[in-house]
Amino acid sequence: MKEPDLRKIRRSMENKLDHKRYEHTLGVAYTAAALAMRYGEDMQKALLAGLLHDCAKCMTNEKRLAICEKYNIAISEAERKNPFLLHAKVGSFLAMKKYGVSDKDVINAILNHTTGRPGMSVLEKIIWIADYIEPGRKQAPNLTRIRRLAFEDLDQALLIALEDTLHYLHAGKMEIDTMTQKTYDYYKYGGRL
Ligand code: DGI
Ligand code: FE
Ligand code: FE
Repeated sequence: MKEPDLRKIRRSMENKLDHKRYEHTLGVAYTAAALAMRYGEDMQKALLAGLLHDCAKCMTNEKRLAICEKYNIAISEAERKNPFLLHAKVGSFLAMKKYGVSDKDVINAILNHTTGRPGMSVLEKIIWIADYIEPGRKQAPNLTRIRRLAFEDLDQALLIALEDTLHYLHAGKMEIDTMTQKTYDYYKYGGRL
């Protein structure tokens, strides 16, 4: 099936997202495109996934929960307590149903862009790390190093960024989704289950 027109998706995101989130979205899309060039991935898919990854970010938690209830989307314990986490699941659902995406890898990249998952595809890794390093990001530690590393060794960049994310969540005493922990464990022990 034909994938949606990127210009159209971009205009939809400009309407749906607040200005800061839209700027972030463009940052992720173009960073993902650059990483796709580096790692021989499909650039159009990287752009599409990057543009849509936060499409469910600018809605209320009530709305996200309502969409999950209505369409029987399972909610994990961590998501129940932190419904912002649901923007990834709901986003991948909307990517399919509302924005006409049919490519599984693109849908998975949106689905797993917050927690990651063990055994991510190259595109999923690209979106996860592009979200972390896009030019508008300022707060994470080791950003300079991780930005450089992302273009040298994708798995190594991913591992350090996952480790920093877990530190940040622990330090803030935040609920850790089991998937976030599983992803880190998987890549820490060499990417084998
Ligand atoms: O939506 P973005 O802000 O662009 O990025 P994102 O979807 O990767 O969300 C990033 C935030 O999600 C970041 O503050 C870390 C947080 N996060 C990642 N895994 C978990 C988590 N937060 C909680 N509470 N639990 C997790 O397992
Ligand atoms: Fe996100
Ligand atoms: Fe994002």
